[in-house]
Amino acid sequence: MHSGPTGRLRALAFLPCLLGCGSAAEPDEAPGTGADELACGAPAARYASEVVAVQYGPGQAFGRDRMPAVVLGPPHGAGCCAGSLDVVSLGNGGAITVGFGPSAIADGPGPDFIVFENAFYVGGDPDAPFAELATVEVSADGTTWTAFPCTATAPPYGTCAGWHPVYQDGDGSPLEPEAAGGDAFDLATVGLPLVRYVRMTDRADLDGPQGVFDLDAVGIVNPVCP
Ligand SMILES: [Ca+2]
Ligand SMILES: [Ca+2]
Repeated sequence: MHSGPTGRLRALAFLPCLLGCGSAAEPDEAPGTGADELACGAPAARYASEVVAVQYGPGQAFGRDRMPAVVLGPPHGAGCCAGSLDVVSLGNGGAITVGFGPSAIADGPGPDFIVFENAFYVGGDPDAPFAELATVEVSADGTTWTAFPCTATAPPYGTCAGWHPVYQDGDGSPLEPEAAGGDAFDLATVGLPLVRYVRMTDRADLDGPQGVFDLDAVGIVNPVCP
């Protein structure tokens, strides 16, 4: 979340949905927690079902009272031009690791998983993303991690998370990257066939407005039941 002129801009972007059109003012949906719902291959198992670790940074604390439910299950995007409030702020330099229970992410055709932040296009302009960046890492065992590079300080931000709007609001199965929005990642980029965990670490070199990553959800495009 934000303060200053850019924060006010974002607050204005929320306004239409505070008047009743979006998910921001609705209560969180509890993610599926039953054994059947989280069985590998079930729709609910396509989203993060556990927070393995979290370490918050300073500066922003929005959504922490709704952890971990706020980051589990499907995203609650607010479309091209507004940021969802269904998120937790990591704080500057914060990190969060999520897992998927019995499901794993495979390197299938195209993107394999999606990280949903609450980025949006300022004034609807795709060249002006309201971006809040995190470095994404993946792991098969929770011990050895491989990072998608994230060093850009101006758009396009490449394989950073936190710069594409989220269009999907609620469950959608299978996840379709273009329709769902968010930041899509392909395991082929880092040469891994299968992972079980995704870690997002806020870019500590970016702070203040557009400087702190907010996590909504993480979804699997190409799931496997190993
Ligand atoms: Ca792939
Ligand atoms: Ca930051």
